[in-house]
Amino acid sequence: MSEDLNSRVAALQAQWSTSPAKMLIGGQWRESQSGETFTTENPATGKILSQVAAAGEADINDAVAAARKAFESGPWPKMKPDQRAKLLLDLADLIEKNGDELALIETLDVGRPIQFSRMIDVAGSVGQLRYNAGWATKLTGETHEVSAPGEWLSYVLREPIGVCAQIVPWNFPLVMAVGKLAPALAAGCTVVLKPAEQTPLSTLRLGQLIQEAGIPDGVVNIVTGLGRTAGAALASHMDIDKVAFTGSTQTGRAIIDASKTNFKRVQLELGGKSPTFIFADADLSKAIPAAAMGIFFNAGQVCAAGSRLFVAEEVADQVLEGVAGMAKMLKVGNTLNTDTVIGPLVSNIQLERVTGYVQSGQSEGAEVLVGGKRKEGDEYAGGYYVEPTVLVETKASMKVRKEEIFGPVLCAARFSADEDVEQLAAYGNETEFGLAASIYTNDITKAHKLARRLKAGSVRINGSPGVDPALPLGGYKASGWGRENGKSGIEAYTELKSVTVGLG
Ligand code: TXE
Repeated sequence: MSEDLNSRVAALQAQWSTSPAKMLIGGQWRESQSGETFTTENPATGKILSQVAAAGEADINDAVAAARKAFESGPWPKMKPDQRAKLLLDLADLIEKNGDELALIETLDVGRPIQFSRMIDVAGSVGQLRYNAGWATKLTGETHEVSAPGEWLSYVLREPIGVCAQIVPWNFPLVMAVGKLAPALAAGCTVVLKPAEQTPLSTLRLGQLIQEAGIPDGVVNIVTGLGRTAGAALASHMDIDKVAFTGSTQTGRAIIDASKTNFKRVQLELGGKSPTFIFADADLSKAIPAAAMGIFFNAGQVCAAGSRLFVAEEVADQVLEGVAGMAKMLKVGNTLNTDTVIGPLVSNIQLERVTGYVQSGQSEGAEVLVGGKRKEGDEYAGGYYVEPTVLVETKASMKVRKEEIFGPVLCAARFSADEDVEQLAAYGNETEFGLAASIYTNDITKAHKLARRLKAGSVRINGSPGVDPALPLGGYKASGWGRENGKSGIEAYTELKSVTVGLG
C-alpha cells in the first residue's frame, strides 16, 4: 500500500470515528429521532469503520414527506428535461472528480479490491448518470386514432410515477444506488434511498455530491437503517408510489406483501443461479478465464454470477483443471493492494452461509476440486475471506445446485455429445431463477438456439461486456419483476395517461 493511500485511509477513518454518520432528509443531515445507531465494518479486517444513524419509522415518515413535498410543490418534476439532464451530468462529473475517494470508501466498506472499485463502482455510476441524463429529453408520449364514432384527438402522456423508495443491497452499493437514482431522477420522480446496513458509507458521500451538484432539497433523501425496520417501513408506506428493490428473493417476497398496503408499483431484481455452458468447440483460452472470473469476481457476490458450469465431456478435464488453476492463482488478499483480485465476503453471516453451502454440497455427494474453506493466515486475520472453490460431480437435486450461494463457489457438471440443445436448455432452466446465462461455442447456430430456449434476462455468448446502462437487466421467474437499465429502465419510472378530446 502506498504512503498516499495509507494517509487517505487514515483521514477517512478519523472522519468516521468522530461522530455517527447522519442521514439526508429534505436537504438536512440528521441523526435518527431515536438517537439509535448501528455499526458498519471493514470486511477485510472485521474492524468497525463507523457508527451510522439507524432510521426508525418517524425518520422514514419525514423522508417520505420531504420527497412528497419535493414532488408536489418543488421544482423537480416541472423542471425542463434539459435542466434535469444538466444536473445529472453535473453529478456525473462530480463523481468522476471524487472517484478516488469514492472508490476507497467502497473498498473499505464492501471489501472490494481497490482496482475494481474504481473500474466498476465509479465508472459504472458515471455511465449510468450520463446514459439516463440523455433520456430525460427523449421520453415521449404517443398519439392514437381511436375507433369510436366521431372525431377525436387521443394522446398518451408519460408522467413521472411520483415518490419512489429505492432499497439497495451491499454487493455494489454505489453503482446500484446511482443505477436506481439516475432513471428515477431523469423521469422527474423524487426518491427515498436506503443503502444496505452493511455498506452505507459511499451512498452518504454520494448524498453530499448530490447537494453539491445543486439537485434541489428533498429530491433525493438518504435513510440509513436496518432492513426489518427502515426497509420494511418504506415498503409498506402509504405515501410511496413505487418501490424498487435489489436483494434476496426472500426479502423480495416480503416487499411484495408489504407493498399491498397501497398497491405501490414494485420493481424487483433478485437472486440468480446462472449457468455457463462450455462446448467442446469453444475457444478454451477465453472460456476458461471467463468461467473462473464469472464466479470468482467480487468473491461471487454478484447477482448474475456464473455459479453453475455445464461443460462438454470431451473438454471437461481441461476446463476444470484450468478453472481450478485460476482459483489457486488469483490473488486473494488485502483489498488496498492494487494487484488483489479477490477480497473478502461482506460479513461473517455471509462467510458462514457460504462455507455452510460447501459443507452441504459435500454431504450430498459433491467433491471439492479446489478451495472450500475459510482462508487462513495472518494476511486474512479478522477478515471474511473464503477460498475460491470448485465443486464437481454436482447433481440437479443438490441444494448447492438449486440455491444462490453468493460466494466464490462454482458448481460444475458434465454433459455428453449426444445431449441436444433442448436437454441443455433444461439444465439451464432447472432452478427457480432466471437472471443470466453464458454460452461458449464457435457454432453460432447452436449458440443462438440455446440462447432462445434459456429462461434468462441476459444471455452472453463468447464473452460479457458486464452491466451496461443501455441493456435491460432483470430476470425471469424468481429472479425478479421488471427490467432496470435501457429504455425499459426509465419507462419503469413513469405512468401512462390516456387523454381523449371530443372534436365534435
Ligand atoms: O439480503 P436482503 P441479505 C442474496 C444473496 C445473499 C442473500 C442474503 O443470496 O446471500 O440475498 O443477503 C433490505 N423490507 N442477495 O440478507 O435482506 C436490506 O436492508 C425492506 C442477492 O443481506 O435482501 C438491504 O438494504 N427491505 C442480491 C436490502 O434489503 C429490507 C444482493 C438487501 O438485503 C427488508 C444482496 C425488508 N423486510 C443479497 N429486509 C442481488 N440480487 O444482487 C432487508 N431489507
